[in-house]
Amino acid sequence: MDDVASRLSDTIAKHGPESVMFYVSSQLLTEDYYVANKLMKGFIVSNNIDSNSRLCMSSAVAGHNRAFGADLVPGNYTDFEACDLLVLVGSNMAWCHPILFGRFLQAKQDNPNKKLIVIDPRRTDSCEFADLHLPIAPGTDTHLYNGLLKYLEEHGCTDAEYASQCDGVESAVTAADSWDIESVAKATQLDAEKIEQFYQLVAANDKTVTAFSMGVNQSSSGTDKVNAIINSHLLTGRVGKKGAGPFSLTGQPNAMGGREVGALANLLAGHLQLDIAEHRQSVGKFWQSPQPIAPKVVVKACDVADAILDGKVKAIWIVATNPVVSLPEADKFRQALAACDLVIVSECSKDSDTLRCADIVLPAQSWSEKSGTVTNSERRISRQRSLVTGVGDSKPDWWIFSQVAKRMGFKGFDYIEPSEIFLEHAALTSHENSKYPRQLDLMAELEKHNQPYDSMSPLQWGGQYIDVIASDFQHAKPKLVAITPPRQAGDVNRFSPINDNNKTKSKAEKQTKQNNLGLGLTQNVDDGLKLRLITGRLRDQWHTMTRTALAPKLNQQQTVPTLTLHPQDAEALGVNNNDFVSIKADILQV
Ligand SMILES: Nc1nc2c(c(=O)[nH]1)N[C@H]1C(S)=C(S)[C@@H](COP(=O)(O)OP(=O)(O)OC[C@H]3O[C@@H](n4cnc5c(=O)[nH]c(N)nc54)[C@H](O)[C@@H]3O)O[C@H]1N2
Ligand SMILES: Nc1nc2c(c(=O)[nH]1)N[C@H]1C(S)=C(S)[C@@H](COP(=O)(O)OP(=O)(O)OC[C@H]3O[C@@H](n4cnc5c(=O)[nH]c(N)nc54)[C@H](O)[C@@H]3O)O[C@H]1N2
Ligand SMILES: [Mo]
Repeated sequence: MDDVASRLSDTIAKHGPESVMFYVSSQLLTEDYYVANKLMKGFIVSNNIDSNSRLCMSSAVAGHNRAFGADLVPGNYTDFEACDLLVLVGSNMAWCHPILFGRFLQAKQDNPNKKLIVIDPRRTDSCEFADLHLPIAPGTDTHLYNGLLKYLEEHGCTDAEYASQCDGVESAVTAADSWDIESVAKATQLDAEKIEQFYQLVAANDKTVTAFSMGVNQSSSGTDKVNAIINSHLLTGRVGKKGAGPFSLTGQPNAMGGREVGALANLLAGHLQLDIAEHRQSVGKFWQSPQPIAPKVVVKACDVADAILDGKVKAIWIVATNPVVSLPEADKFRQALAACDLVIVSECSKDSDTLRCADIVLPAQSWSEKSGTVTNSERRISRQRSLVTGVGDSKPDWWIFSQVAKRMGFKGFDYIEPSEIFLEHAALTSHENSKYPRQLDLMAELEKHNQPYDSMSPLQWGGQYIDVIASDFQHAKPKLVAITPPRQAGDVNRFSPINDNNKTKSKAEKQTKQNNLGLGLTQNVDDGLKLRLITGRLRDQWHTMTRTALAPKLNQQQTVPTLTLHPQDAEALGVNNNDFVSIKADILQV
């Protein structure tokens, strides 16, 4: 602990606060996340903390903020049972959210009139239960959803009263105007009849839930995809109502908690905004930070490798993530770690690819050993209690962060119990809440709930449904965003770095690019590319497999890395089932 603290302090003294980076994870508990964020933003006073949620949820965060003025999912899990139509966009729910998907399937079995539509280039297992599968060309969701907006508007599906309370209706509808079914079919490579069938079903069903995940978020047009989906719900007034709403499915157990404490480089804590000076002052005062919170976002997850190789970041602390495998351009990141003066890794597994690159390894407790809270996709905070005692010298991540902070000489980290951290986090969400209105007001929720931390039953902040119109967050109306789909279809080089030398042409394109900086990734398209590769999760593995691959049974579903090809592509390439193939993937610079 002393070594970590003194080496971090030395680095900061020599090279400034921006020479240190924390790369954290939504597999942390809210309490862990809160302390890490407080230490970096409030005391080291730099915004160099980013989370693996950058690769996962940041498009949804940016999309929600643009549409609702706040990062929130207006509905809840019962909507999956209550809806008449579930549309899955870029989501293999059967494998990745099996419990919630099971709830929908049970409801569908009880009422076979319920319909399921899957929009996914691949025919996944989720499609086995679908009434309609749209095998969309990758990256063309905004084309499809602009077409839907036009169709809904032309077929009298606008909820005039609701829409009159939203901003941007006219410009969004105008932007969608050229997207008739024929042009959508051309861009998406879908049959026109199938598109029409999809549009008709959405038009006919007020109780429509659109659930989306990585096929939407992990894209250079990810934020626009999110807003294109939300647009269709705002126009029809299908937001935050029983069985109706856009629904961002989060992946990791505590993706939502991380957002609440603001542990992305461009977020602040307690749903306050980093780019607003008064908000920064408010949080700084609350934390009694030694210096004003910095406004500048310097390094996000996808820039870390370059920042290290350029000598800007000298020390990195990686917690509960395995970026040597999971980051875009992972090999470059591995090289960067080799060149970095100080690499600290907090891990709960005995071995991981990233752990092998560390100078200092801190043994952390895992979910079953530590205690705290997590928030799920429907804004529900659950207490997670330890089941077993921590192995060996392992400690909870919040404790490790607090110890390091104290040894760096910072005040405000004397936590003994996770409950103290939770209450501080809750107090921050309520701090000056009437001055800077936010739906996330945990003190008010706790008062209603009236239960002590240890025996707290699950608590859904904002109530079952959030009325995004009545709530008036940040004094703004809900907004439809005018979407300009990418000029060329396809954006599947999902993990290519931003190339600012891009010869971006029109103003609209520039806007599209700017709109999508949420993910920090950009799209590169080359018409000459023979195959566009996309990734999907494995049913029986969790991410980089540090934990799940230890169970022999889980390695049986898929024993080798597998490339799935369309039969026509396979035939054209002369590839047969179970052949070994070698792939050379280029990251294209357009
Ligand atoms: N078994 C298992 N479950 C998991 C995880 C795991 O590792 N294993 N991880 C968890 C995490 S962190 C996450 S984020 C979630 C992810 O949950 P999902 O998002 O359901 O997971 P993916 O398999 O990445 O599915 C993305 C789908 O998007 C499709 N897709 C790709 N490009 C496009 C596109 O341009 N448009 C459309 N419409 N679709 C596209 C892909 O073919 C793929 O089927 O899963 C969570 N659950
Ligand atoms: N090609 C490609 N890359 C992707 C994606 C993709 O679809 N395709 N998806 C992206 C997405 S959505 C995600 S979420 C990321 C996931 O990427 P990672 O976060 O790298 O995935 P994990 O394998 O879950 O790594 C988590 C590590 O943290 C450790 N850990 C778990 N709990 C704790 C804890 O409480 N404390 C500490 N200190 N350690 C802990 C585990 O042992 C594990 O080694 O991958 C991203 N990368
Ligand atoms: Mo994720």
